[in-house]
Amino acid sequence: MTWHIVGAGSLGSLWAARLARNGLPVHLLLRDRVRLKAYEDAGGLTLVEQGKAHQYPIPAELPSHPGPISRLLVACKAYDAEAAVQPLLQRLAPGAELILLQNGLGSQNAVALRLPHARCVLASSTEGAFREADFRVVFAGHGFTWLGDPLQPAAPGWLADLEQAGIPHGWTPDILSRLWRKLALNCAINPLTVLHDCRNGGLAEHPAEVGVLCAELSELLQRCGQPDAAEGLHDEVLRVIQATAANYSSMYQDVANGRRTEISYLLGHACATATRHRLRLPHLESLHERLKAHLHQRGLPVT
Ligand code: NAD
Ligand code: KPL
Repeated sequence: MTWHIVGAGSLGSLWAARLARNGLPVHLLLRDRVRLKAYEDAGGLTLVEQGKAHQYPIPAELPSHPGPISRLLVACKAYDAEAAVQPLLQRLAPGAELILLQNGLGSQNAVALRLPHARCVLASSTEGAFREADFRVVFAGHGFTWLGDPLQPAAPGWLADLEQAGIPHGWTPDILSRLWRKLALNCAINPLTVLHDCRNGGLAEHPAEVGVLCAELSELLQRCGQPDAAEGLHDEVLRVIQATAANYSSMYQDVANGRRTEISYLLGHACATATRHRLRLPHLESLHERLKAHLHQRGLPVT
């Protein structure tokens, strides 16, 4: 069965290249004729691994192309996911399955609401990749992708394709817990690196601020039915700060490069969930406001 992939950016290309080079059929779905022409001119997707570049001439098409889609990997940013899936709805075959590779929370539900008859598998990835140029992606950090379906615990047969492609992955009945845990880690680290203009390691100089955010995030996780995601959160945040001390967080890099952040699906989602549960989290709310003001000042979207 063909893997259709919408979002041929960093992670989408990383998946596409590994699936295609291991003999699995892949089709890229590009946004419009301009992108399709640019892709055809480039001659395919290039993946750079350990300094070596390989090009993969994976077929690409427009969303309006005829033909059913049975398996769709959605690898756009969280704020683009719903709009990217919209023009593909009429192509989805009965029983189609989607894999939603977005960080944070909120976008997955928005997509799933449009697709009451399709299966939506959620993913949480720690793999690292970045775009060096259009259709040229660097594999920057080995990691792991957790997959799961909160509505249906049985693992899908296509995990064998990921095995064949050498994509490190695991199936979990608790994908929401994994997504909440990563969201909490990202909320405790990423906005502070932006506001203090520092690498992750720089947060070691702000232990009280990190501590109070972890306490509020743990309270939120407990309140919204994710106690496992709260377990040992502060210790893990401190471990990640130390282990990634020399790195700039993904949000820091987005802001530094003038790119839109996924704030609404991280801090925004955390604060909205707290409000829904009538929970006051003053430090988290203040962090959200300070981050929005910072983005606004730089002409970046605050959602
Ligand atoms: P990216 O910006 O590199 O790629 C997204 C791609 O989607 C872009 O090529 C964009 O043109 C395309 N796109 C957007 N709207 C589209 C549309 N309507 N039709 C077709 N294509 C469309 O993003 P990324 O870094 O691969 O991130 C994807 C998700 O994975 C994000 O939620 C991110 O937080 C998460 N993530 C990324 C990494 C990483 O290392 N890059 C690691 C872990 C998680
Ligand atoms: O995932 C991250 C990011 O930068 O987005 C880490 C390294 C965990 C920091 O939150």
